[in-house]
Order: sequence, then C-alpha cells, then structure tokens
Amino acid sequence: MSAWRLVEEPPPPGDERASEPRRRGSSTRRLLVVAATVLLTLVGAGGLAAARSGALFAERPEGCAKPDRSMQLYAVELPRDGTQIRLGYGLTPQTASYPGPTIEMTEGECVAITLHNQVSAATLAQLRTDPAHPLGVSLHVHGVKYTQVSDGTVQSGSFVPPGESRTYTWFAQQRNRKTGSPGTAGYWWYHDHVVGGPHGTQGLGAGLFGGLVVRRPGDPKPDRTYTVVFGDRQSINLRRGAAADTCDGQHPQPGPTCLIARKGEKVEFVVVGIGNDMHTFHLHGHSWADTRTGLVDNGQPFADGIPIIDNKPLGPGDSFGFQVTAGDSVGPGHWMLHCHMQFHSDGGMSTMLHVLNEDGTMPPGHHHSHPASGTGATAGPGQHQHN
Ligand SMILES: [Cu+2]
Repeated sequence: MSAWRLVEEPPPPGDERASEPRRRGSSTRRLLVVAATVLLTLVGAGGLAAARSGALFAERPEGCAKPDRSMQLYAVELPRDGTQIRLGYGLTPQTASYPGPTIEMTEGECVAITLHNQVSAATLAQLRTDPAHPLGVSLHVHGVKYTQVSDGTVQSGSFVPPGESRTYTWFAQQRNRKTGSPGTAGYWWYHDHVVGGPHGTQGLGAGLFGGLVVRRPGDPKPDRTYTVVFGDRQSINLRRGAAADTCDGQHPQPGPTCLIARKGEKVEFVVVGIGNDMHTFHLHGHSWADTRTGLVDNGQPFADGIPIIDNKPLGPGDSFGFQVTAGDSVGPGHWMLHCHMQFHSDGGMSTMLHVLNEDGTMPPGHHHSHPASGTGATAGPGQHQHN
C-alpha cells in the first residue's frame, strides 16, 4: 500500500536560532507521518467502521462546541417519473421532495442533522453502477464547515446504509476580521454523495439535493424562498416544459413546480447547477445585485462596483441566490424564468414566476389546460405572456 509523508527541509547551515523550533517542528511532522500511516492502514484494511465511529476525526468543526439545534431529515423513494427512479429528502418522510427542503442557518450557528435512510436496498442496488459499491445515502454540504465524519462520502465512511441513521454536523462559521475568516453567509446546497457511485451521481440524478441559505444576524428575511436547480436534459428541478410549472390558476400551491408570489412580496431564489451541462439563469422583469447575498449591503450607497444583473452563468456545483421584490415597478404577471442557452430553453428549460395581484388573484394570461408534456409552447394566444 502507498503512504505519504511530509518532506522535511534541512535547516540552513549556521542558523542557531532556527534550530530549536525546527527540531520541535520535525518531531511534530514525524507524528503526522505516523498518524497518516496509521490512518491509511486502518482505511486500507477495511477500517471504515473505525472512521465511521468518529474515533479518528473531530466530530464537530472548531467553533462549534455543541449544536445549537437539531433537525431530522429523511431520504425516501418517491413515485417514479416514467421509468426514472426518484428520491427526495424531507423534514418528514411524507413531505420529501426534489429539491429537498431549503435549509436556513445563521452565521455562528451549528446544526446537527440526523439523516434517516428509508430508501430500500433494492432501489439503491438498481441505481448502483458497480456491484462492489456500498448501498447507502448521504448528506454532503457546500459552503459551511464540517469535519470528515460529516463529509457524506464512502471514502470517509460517513454515509447511511438502508434503514439506518447518522447525524451530520454543519457549522455556519461567522465572519472574523481577526482571523480573516470571510464567514459562510451566502447561497449553498446539499446533496447525496454516495448513491450509485463514489460521487453520488445517481443520487443527484434521482433527486437527492436541496438548497441552503446562510444569513448573517440581522439580514433581511424574504417572504418566500424557492430553490431552482438547473440540470441535465434541459431540466429545472428535474422537470421540463409544462411539467416544470404545474401552478393551478385557481388554487396554486407554492412548491418546486409552482413559483408564485404576491406583488410586493420579497421573493428569494436559491439557484443551483447539477449534472454535466453549463447554463445561464435568466429571470424576466426583475434584476438583482451580483453579491454573495444578492443584495446591495444594507446602508451602503449604491455602487457601480456592484453589478446589477438579470442573467448569470451557472455550472455544475455552482450556486448563488438573491432576493427581489415581486413585480416591483413591472407589476403582476407571468414572468419567465429560464436557461438562456437557447437550445436549452427551446428544449423546455423554462418555467414562470407567477406574480399575483395584491389581492392574491392570478393575473390574466395563465392557463394550464394544455398537456403536461412538451415545451408548453402549444398554449393558445394570450395564454402565456412571453415577455
Ligand atoms: Cu441550460
């Protein structure tokens, strides 16, 4: 088996002052080499159970003495989309969806999330690309701090076999001018990293992903948050065309396939890219500041150095977010939200932000009696307001 070690630099000749710290340093390095060798031996000898027990790694990141709150998250199988297996995360098994629940944290906060894997071994086996790959689901997060035991990977032993549970700890490290930490405020996401193969490609493709918003104390809160995930095969939240927008004109239910708000409400978007394709996210009628919060900082003068945009490139793994005031200056209506790569939007990568009248009624021009397939372009004149 292979092992690595740190290369020790010899002290410069005649440097007496440096010799003592260097001796100390080299003994520390020797210890590191020993620790690394022990670790590699354990992992190499099937020591994943030892790694899983957390014996070798800190359970929580520095700065998180103990979790401020805990959450339960369930991974479940959802009804298939045609022949496609669909999985989702949910705060309860009954409310699982794709994307999963948008999780909110505040800088300085540490959250313990217990993931319950209710996806059957049979389903996970169907998604497996290599029969030697273990069966399980996991929770891997972007942007916030976590230790190896919360990495959500097979290699670190931090996944959940069918029927089992595991607690992951996330720390929304705060900004610290002394240490130079930029903090973790911003728009991130979480996803499976285990289903099917070592990168969770099948888990992501089946629906195991969701948005994460980290705010600073005092940040403005929106009235509604929508997570919009751009993926392969011209998909938005794994759907396209009419299936991406199932908003009922009479009794709309806000959700992953019904982006809706009253005029004047603050609407927040968490935008995530998954899969293999590049995209550009475009929202009609609204624009936002291209900053980590999608806002111009409170109290700061509007500065030309902060771009105001209504279209933003999005690659796999990227995420960003922003808040807009629904219908601000432009009024209620059916505002398109789509990928601006033309063959993607033409292929059905398009949905709507429905901005309701202030009394909550749907403005004219929304009609969903057309079949839930294709691009939705079959609606008659006046049925969609394609601005
Ligand atoms: Cu696209």
